[in-house]
Amino acid sequence: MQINFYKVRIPFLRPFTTSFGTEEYREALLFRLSHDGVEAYSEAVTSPIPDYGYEDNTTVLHVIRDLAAKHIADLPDPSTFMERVRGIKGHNMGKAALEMLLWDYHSKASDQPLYRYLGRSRGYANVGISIGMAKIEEMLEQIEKAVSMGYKRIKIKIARGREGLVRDVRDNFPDIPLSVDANGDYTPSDIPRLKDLDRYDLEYIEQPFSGDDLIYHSRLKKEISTPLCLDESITSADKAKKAFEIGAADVINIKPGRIGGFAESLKVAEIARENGGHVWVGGMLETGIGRAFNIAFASLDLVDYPGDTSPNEKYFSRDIVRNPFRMKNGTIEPYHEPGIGVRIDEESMFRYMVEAGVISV
Ligand code: OSB
Ligand code: MG
Repeated sequence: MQINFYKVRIPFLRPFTTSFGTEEYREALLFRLSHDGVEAYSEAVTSPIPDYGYEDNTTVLHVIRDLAAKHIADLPDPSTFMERVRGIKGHNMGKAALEMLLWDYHSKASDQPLYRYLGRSRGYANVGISIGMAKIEEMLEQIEKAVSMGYKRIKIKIARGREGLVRDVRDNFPDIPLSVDANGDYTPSDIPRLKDLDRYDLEYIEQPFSGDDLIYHSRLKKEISTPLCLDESITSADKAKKAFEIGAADVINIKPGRIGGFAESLKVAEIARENGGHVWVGGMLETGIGRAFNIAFASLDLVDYPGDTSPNEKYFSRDIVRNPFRMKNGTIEPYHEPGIGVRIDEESMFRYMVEAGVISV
């Protein structure tokens, strides 16, 4: 059997700026498995540099090609695969790309859409938007448009010292459900600054401290009234359990890539529910392939908050799929076709391709 990989580089409609930098394009590693008439796909959530986490497209390719790919030769179920790669420490994003390839394969082999194969789904995802830092006029314009499109929650990126953005957004939109995401830019000495955000009636503050941390988030949570959401810090069900145990989080942003796949992400969602927490599905600016996984997951009953799964048109003038998602009243339905349900736009994929290769397993 063989796995094909493709690296595509697709320009964004507008650059996306977080506290760790600006991205002008999505450089995605895509995987394809073909067996017995079934074609499965997946996408690693990494980018060319290790800025969000320590993994990047190069480490993912190493982990998959040199270590993990051989463990999917007999097409095991996703949990069995994860058990087999337990000896490879970390590298969740690399492992998840294969784990999710197996979810797509098995749901297609059993002729079911992924969202049904996964468990109880409400049949649609509630959708919010993540807006990068930019000139305030530009951000206000984007928010205006997002509100009129029916988005259910607006999240803006912030960074230490850029809290004025939150004030300006709130002044202009006093009633919208609003959150902020710092991508770990603050340190514990900034607690007074973060306490100041309490006045803006935010749904939550996402990842104020570094991805390594739980302890200081727990300290902060005792001092502010705004709920805390963790993204980078939650890399496993075990971490989620610890976060609730020490009172470090109210909400978790689930990105199946960061957590090591769908099986572990389902556990995270269950742990949040058992602890009275909330979850939503985030994004990593994925192409239509990764997006289809996220939207299938976001449609599950276990996911109770709107996430960052905008329709394809927010990011790209032309994606690599022929059936981009459409948002209606702030909701998106997962595809009803078997598996992730995307139809690849081959022409577009070849136009954006910068590298391709074969992994024999
Ligand atoms: O922290 O949620 C994040 C994008 C890249 C890296 C990290 C994050 C994000 C986003 C965008 O917020 C979510 C999306 O629209 O896909
Ligand atoms: Mg985040």
